[in-house]
Amino acid sequence: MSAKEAAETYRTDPAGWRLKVGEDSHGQHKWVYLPPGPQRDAWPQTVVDKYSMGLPTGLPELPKAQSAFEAAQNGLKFYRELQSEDGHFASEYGGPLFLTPGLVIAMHCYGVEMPRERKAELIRYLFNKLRPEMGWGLHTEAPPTVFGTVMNYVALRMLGVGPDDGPMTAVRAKIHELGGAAGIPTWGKVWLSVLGCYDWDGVNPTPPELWCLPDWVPFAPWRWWIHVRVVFTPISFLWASRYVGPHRPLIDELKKEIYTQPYESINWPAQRENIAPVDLYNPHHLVFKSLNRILAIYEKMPYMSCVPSLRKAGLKAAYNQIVYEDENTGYQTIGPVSKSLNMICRLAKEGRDSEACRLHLAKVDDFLWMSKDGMFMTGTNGSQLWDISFLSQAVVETGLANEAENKKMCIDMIDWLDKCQMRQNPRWHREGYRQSSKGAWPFSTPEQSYTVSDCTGEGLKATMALQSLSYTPKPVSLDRMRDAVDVMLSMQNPSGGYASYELQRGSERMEWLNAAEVFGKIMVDYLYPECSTSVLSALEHFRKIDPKYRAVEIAVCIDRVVEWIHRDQRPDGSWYGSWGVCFTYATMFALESLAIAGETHANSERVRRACAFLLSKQMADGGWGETYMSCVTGEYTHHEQSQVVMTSWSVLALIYGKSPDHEAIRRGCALIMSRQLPDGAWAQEGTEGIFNKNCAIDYPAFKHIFCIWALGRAAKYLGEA
Ligand code: LAN
Repeated sequence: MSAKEAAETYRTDPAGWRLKVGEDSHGQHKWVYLPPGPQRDAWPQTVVDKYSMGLPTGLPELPKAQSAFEAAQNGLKFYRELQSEDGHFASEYGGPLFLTPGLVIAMHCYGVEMPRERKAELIRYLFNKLRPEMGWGLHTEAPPTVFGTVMNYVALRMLGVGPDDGPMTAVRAKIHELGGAAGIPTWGKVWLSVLGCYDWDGVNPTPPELWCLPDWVPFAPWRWWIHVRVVFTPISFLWASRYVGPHRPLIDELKKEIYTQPYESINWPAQRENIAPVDLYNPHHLVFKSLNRILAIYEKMPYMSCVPSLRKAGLKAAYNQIVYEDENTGYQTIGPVSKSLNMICRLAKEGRDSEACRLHLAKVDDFLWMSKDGMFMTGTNGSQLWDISFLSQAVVETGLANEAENKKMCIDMIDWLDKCQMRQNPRWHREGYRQSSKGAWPFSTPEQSYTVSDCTGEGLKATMALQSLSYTPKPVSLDRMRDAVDVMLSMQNPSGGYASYELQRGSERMEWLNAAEVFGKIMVDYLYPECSTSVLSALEHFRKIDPKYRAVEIAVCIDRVVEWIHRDQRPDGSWYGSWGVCFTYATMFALESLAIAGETHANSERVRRACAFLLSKQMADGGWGETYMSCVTGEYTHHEQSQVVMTSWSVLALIYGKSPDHEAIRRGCALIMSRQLPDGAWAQEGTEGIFNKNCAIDYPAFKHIFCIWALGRAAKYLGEA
């Protein structure tokens, strides 16, 4: 039976699924399954439910657009139907393939059976995403690796799939062909150790004592990039506690299935540096290897009897950080990896009946999204703020916001943005080493609680745009905008550029300590043209409406960002993108910055170089298309087919740069229009996003939002509307 056929056998009744929005907190998403009966009948499926699951939406065919502007109008006619009753646009956020297995392992530790429909849909998704090579990679577009294949094989087995059901025999053969689970990357070693299918002796030392270092130590963990910090902390707790979840006969079966030699014969300490070549993106640095050797000796010393209090203090300090994180984020934590790990730590320390475990279980569904291919754990609890911010700006800039039929949508959007701004700092602000959040906007929901520099910038821009409309309420006061400005000014780094969640807190040389072989550039928060531009443009718009507030500081900040953007330009004219694919994405942002600085094609060699770069990548059909491999390799990599999202980014970028090549822009728009579906939507193409250089992540809302924006802007630029 093929994987797709096997997937079909797990399909649940699509008519049973509903997305609940904002039930416990602002912007929250939760899929529920209703069995046939009165409750189901009383709660009809929405367009969002149907669209997310790939069911016919029943939306009408629209008259074919005759111009770019009409195409933008049609695009919005479709997209506004995806607005939820609370005002935002719910969307799936998938791609990474190492998240669901962690949650399945956590639920196993808790001894909680997920409902039948959920399990079935999780299985369906994984079977649907199985690659023809019979394995899974780090994300849905990547070739199989040991990490992806072993973790998802284990997850499927734990969800109830038999060892020889459907494609499982072939997947097991793939695992063996890749050398078996012994060579799984470190994060996989940790997950399998928690499960009892690997030995903690096979994991490099991860001492929680690091949390006892004084803050001034240059490599103290509070200086690491937030995502590394929040993943390392629970790992260090579990590693030092040698935590292993409950035993089940299945675990003995897995031990036989995923290795190429008898489990008992494996030399575990020798596995610490054994990472399968297919998984190895970022090999351990010599410094890290040497450190591990020293730490291994330290571990072997009759240490526990010499300095037991140090380990105890480390465990306590790490656990405190775990509790701060849980309590700051309403038990979601910043993202899905720490979610599952923290859940297990709280269980290990406080027991199944504790309040902490109850609260953690209550926030599991926030991470599960039901898609057309089945259910999966999402990259964050959604991309709510990010999507609505771009849409708000797109509809205001293009004038679509002033069309009568879009006014209600805009009023609901400003209401959502208003409630999404974070009004105070997190509860454990200092203790948890958190950046301030009073006035900031998050990436997803305010409950998640994390300030992101560019989300604050785009959130503020969106708010200002919607509040500039004659008919909208103005709930976000100037004082609250000033709070956002304060946050952004406090996040500028000495070199002028902006990082993602915090100031850059340590040296980039900390990359030497990167233990995650599958990701690059993760140890500190780096500086990004995308984040820098979002802040710069927000400050620029803000000072137009409040010219007196911190005027000198804002002016200096803007100048320094522009200088940093200048320095970050590559000789070929482009900028490297770290959060979207890749050179196209970052070049669009950078050209926005330069446009604000008054630099255009007519007066700036930099802009001319950037436009020439983009034009040199335009494909024969008038579109642009880049793949995530650009981010992985640092070299522009053409997609085999042009992509509407990158075409939109290029069109927007060329217009920021005031490119005189109107024909190129026109051809880009024609390509976008040619791909528009009869109902005004665009179909999903390749993945648009990336993180940590090597893992792709989807932004499915982008195809609608950026196509609408590019067509609307181009129509004005070309004098068409
Ligand atoms: C995101 C998503 C949004 C993204 C932008 C706002 C687009 C960016 O400009 C700043 C960084 C940020 C907030 C970001 C950081 C890393 C995240 C959270 C993600 C790519 C989504 C998923 C990813 C997270 C690290 C995935 C979990 C995996 C681990 C390696 C811990």
